[in-house]
Amino acid sequence: DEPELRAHFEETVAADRRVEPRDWMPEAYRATLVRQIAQHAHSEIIGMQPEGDWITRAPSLRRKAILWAKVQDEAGHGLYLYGAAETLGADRDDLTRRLLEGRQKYSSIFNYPAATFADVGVIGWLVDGAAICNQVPLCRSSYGPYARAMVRVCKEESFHQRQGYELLWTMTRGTAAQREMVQDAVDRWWWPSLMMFGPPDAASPNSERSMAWRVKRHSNDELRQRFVDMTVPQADRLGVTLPDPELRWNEERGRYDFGTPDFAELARVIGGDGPCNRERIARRTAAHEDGAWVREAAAAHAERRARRADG
Ligand code: FAQ
Repeated sequence: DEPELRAHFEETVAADRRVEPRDWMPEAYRATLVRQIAQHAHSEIIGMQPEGDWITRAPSLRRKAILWAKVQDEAGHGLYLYGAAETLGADRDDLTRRLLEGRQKYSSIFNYPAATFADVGVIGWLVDGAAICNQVPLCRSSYGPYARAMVRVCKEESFHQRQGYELLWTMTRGTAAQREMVQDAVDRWWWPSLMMFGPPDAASPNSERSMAWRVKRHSNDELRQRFVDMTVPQADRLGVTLPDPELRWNEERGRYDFGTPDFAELARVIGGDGPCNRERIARRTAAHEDGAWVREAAAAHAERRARRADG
């Protein structure tokens, strides 16, 4: 009966054991996981667009091969994540429909344009760097299929981050024009990267419950701080300036102090009014429509095989 099942669920979470698809779980826990995992999956798929634009324009075969591999990994991450959402009873067609109709979100960061090839490096360094900071703790998330998907995703994200850093390392040791391109890209992506961690803790309606259920392991502000602490020394090594006049080492805290991101901008971008929101959704919609024949053919094939197996 329910009180017993609920007690078992609470105990599993408190003991840091994993909740599995066959286990009883409160409906609100299921709903919050579907929400977060679906948003995460949508982010990976929409996230293919800014860098995908550069595959045909990469400056060498080596850079093209690296970028192609990275963007394909993102498609793979989307698929594992949709798979994890399906273990909760979600239907993938339904999740896609919700995304296209603007009823489910994807990360704000992918609504900014990748203007030059230096942006490819900065996306790898900062955006994948932020994703790693956020996702490594999710490997210990209380829901088993999500936590396990994160292990592989994080390994691939570290390759993505390294390729970005290496690209920037090469460019900053190139010409003055290349160094300027890198600095310009850093100036444009720094604040949006900090916004990836979400609203400040005091304005984060989901955090408290998600942390109590150990779906999230740290607060938005804690992860944002970790990202800054990790990134500043890397920026120094690269020789780029982070565009924050308030950024300085705080001896007492043993952490960096930094300025406040423009959270009104974050709210605008989440609300659909960022620089590329319309373009991203239009392209995702077109890709979905163009792929209809593949889904129909796969369904017809599966049905024919099932019929043959019956007979
Ligand atoms: N953008 O109460 P909270 C990647 C929404 S990395 C859009 O704090 P929560 C890799 C939030 O959903 C990017 N929406 O929410 C890659 C909520 O709305 P709702 C994906 C945002 O869930 C790299 C409302 O605001 N990573 O894809 C954002 O506790 C390069 C209130 O916020 C993940 O999804 C935002 N930045 O914390 C791919 C990681 N921030 O749902 C390609 C997993 C907040 O109530 C290229 N997700 N919102 O309608 C998480 O860790 C959490 O969901 C947070 C938000 C931290 C994002």
